[in-house]
Amino acid sequence: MTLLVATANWAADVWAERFAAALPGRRILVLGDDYEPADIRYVAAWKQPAGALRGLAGLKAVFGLGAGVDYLMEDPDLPAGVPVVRVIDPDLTHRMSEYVVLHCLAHLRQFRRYEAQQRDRVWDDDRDQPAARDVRVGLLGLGELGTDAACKLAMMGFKVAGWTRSPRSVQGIETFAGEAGLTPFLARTDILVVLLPLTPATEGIVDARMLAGLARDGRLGGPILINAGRGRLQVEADILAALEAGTLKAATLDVFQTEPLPAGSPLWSHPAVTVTPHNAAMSEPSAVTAHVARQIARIEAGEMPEGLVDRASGY
Ligand code: NDP
Ligand code: OXD
Repeated sequence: MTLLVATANWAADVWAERFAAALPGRRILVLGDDYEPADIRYVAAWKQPAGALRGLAGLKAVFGLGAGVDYLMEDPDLPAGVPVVRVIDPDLTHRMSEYVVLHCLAHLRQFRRYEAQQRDRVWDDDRDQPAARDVRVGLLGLGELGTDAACKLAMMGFKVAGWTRSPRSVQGIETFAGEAGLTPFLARTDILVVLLPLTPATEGIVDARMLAGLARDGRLGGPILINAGRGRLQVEADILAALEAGTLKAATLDVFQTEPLPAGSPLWSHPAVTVTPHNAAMSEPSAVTAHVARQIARIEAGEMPEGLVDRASGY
């Protein structure tokens, strides 16, 4: 069995080493090695370069090295009919929940304001502070990541709701689904957390119309956006315009339409924008290679892998 590690921007040699440890006795290759494409049985990919999947006629499965697989779905060389498997792993899930809870709390507790006050040696103790129970968080997407983050936010006391494609029920979380559920979901949301996959149905969904639909009567002085899903879910020009117009109070963005975020982007220096470099939930190589090894064992035992992507919906 031969597994090819196909990544252009993560250290392929580190991943290959971890795969060798997780899959003893198997042949592990990286792009650039000398191999016959038809001999490859499994690919483990993250943003593979163009052509990396070409001619892989003997493939049994393709593994994404993260939770989102948009870069695989958009690859014209992805062989038809081959199972695509994504990461579902507690390590990744917990990292994402840390990010979401951290940034919801940072907005609730005005972290940027006090950072500026310290820099300017200002002692202004605001005595009119809302509690978590006064703030309505809405998650776009209640999948593996959204559900865990939602439950942890609810535990902190926030009023939490989620929006999904198909109706869901999660204890302690208000749920909305589909086109009809979107307007009431937005209207009750002070902090919008985006944890959707990038698909043809979700590209550009966080636009002027969506931002204008958020609650205006909340305790934070205006709606807040946190996007830890994918950059192409958002229209950055609309986010900037909404910040200027006051339709949006602040944004925390981990993902961008173009990554790395270009040096000239006004988002870098906007006083109401927090930028993180697409690492809300990094894929930890030991955890992810162990997940892939478990799924290969399942496939070879004739079982369904966990994290199988529905190629029709794209996630
Ligand atoms: P899941 O596939 O488990 O969940 C996706 C959720 O989005 C589901 O609730 C699904 O609805 C909902 N959804 C999908 N399409 C639509 C739609 N058209 N309308 C409404 N709801 C929709 O994904 P994960 O939770 O595991 O991950 C979410 C995304 O987070 C990943 O795809 C990836 O892009 C991103 N991510 C970002 C990271 C980072 O570091 N910034 C790290 C890891 C992931 P339903 O329940 O009805 O299917
Ligand atoms: C992922 C990511 O999809 O890190 O896992 O973005």
